[in-house]
Amino acid sequence: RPIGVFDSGMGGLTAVRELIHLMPEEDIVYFGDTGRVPYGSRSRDTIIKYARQDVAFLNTFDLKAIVIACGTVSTTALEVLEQENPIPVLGVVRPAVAEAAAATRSGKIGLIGTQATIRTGAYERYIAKLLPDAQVTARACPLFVPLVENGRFRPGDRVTEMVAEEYLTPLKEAGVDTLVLGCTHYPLLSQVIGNFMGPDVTLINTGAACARQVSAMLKKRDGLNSPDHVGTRRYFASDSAADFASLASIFLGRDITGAVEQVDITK
Ligand code: DGN
Repeated sequence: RPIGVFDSGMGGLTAVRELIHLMPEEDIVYFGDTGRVPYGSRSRDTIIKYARQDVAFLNTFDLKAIVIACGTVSTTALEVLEQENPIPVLGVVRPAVAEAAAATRSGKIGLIGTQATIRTGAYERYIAKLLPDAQVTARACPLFVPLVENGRFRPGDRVTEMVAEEYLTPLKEAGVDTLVLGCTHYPLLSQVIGNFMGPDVTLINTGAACARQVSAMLKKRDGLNSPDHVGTRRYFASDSAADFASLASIFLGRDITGAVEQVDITK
């Protein structure tokens, strides 16, 4: 049985990349809602409605687990999706916070994400549970997603570096020693963000943290495929399959032309 992974668009592929790296024997079905991206600027009700439809599509496959590889959906709809599905549903918040709590020395933790993610306060609530004395400085960075999707994530890109400076200055001034990259797209900006924040700040890649938790959970339940199995991957998108495939390599680090299908999940 495959692991179902979904995101508002392409960004969740950063988590798939880690899943493949950790568990090459697992079958994966990915759905990216590229026809309706971005979720990050939408209301809670709309995000929950879209997330339910995304999961209903994934559930047409007989899944062993559902991974919400999207910061916005994980912070807004995890509890709803957990209640409605009999199989394990994993989001990015808890694993990322666990890694941040283990990494911080000063208890000063920075958080960046989409507007919807920051608005929910979900990260702060969970950080407070693990580290009641932590001081969290949170900042929405809405321009990061379109910059990444336009390929402008490399160090030396003047516009991206200027935007990063503006968004990250308050976090630097707050003296955070750990920064949670609370959005699927941000791992691609790790170098730009790392250069600005400096070498003493630990960056937490939420997709990778989530993938590690999925792997640990499956191991514990004896749910992993046999190591001889060669994992298959199917990718679905709600907008053009060709556009998805051409942008996918940025996130996934591999070419998936021919493995992408377009679907209408609202029918
Ligand atoms: N995947 C979204 C997230 O991680 O919050 C980013 C894209 C979006 O919907 N804005």
